[in-house]
Amino acid sequence: NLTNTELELVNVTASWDEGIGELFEKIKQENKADDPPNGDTGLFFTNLYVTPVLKNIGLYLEKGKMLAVAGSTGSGKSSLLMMILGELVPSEGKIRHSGRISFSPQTSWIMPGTIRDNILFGLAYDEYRYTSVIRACQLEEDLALLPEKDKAPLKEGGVTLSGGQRARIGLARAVYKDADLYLLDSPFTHLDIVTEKEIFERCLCKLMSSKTRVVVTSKLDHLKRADKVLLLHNGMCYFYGSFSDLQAQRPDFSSLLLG
Ligand code: DUT
Repeated sequence: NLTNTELELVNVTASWDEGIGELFEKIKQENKADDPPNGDTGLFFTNLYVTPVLKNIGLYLEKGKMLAVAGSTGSGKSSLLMMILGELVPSEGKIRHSGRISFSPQTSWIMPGTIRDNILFGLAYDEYRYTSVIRACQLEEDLALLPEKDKAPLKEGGVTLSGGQRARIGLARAVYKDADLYLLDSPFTHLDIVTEKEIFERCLCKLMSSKTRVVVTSKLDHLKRADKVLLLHNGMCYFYGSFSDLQAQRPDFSSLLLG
């Protein structure tokens, strides 16, 4: 029942090279039929079995709540978002969500056009919505410094932008879009601590307060404010629950966030 739940994952396991794994499995089965029973071919293919990038992950997120996904580098945080998006198909388990997703990738893609074009990304301009997003993403000052303001042209790849400007444009684009579920992959990369704090408060907590949000972040302050925390370690769920339960059940958890 998804009436109050926006996102649900039930015992989900996935591998990036699942396709290759299945192919090898098929070849192995075919070879077994023809080969002498000494099993050399079978062993060879067995060694190529892939390890899952996400193992047995379960979670649910109610409408309007924020889930923080934390874990060291390579623990599977981006892969989890890709899986919710449907880019990574689980080999086991179930994923349910009610539809419209807005996704901001770890590195946002800049298309040739103005800054405004890059935020609207094909959607209609709504002045109130646009201005709120620009403010919440701390882009107002950056735009004020440009003679052409948000009509400043950008080249493909965003070479004229700083890493932090690019990250904030990517976030603004994802937030401007109306969706049921927002997936934000490390939206604070390249931002200084003060800007990060401001954007977390103004955008993720205030402007998006009624939105269902999955945010990849390992910052302690963010985990504290999130409704739910998922801490991944080597693709496995090290912890899932509230921040206070995290402190109680996994007092050593911060060692996992340093990587
Ligand atoms: N991986 C792939 N293909 C992809 C993405 C990831 O094979 O398209 C692998 C690389 C890594 C594992 O999945 O071994 C987990 O990577 P992911 O990017 O999901 O980890 P992360 O927790 O998001 O790492 P980081 O914090 O460095 O972004």
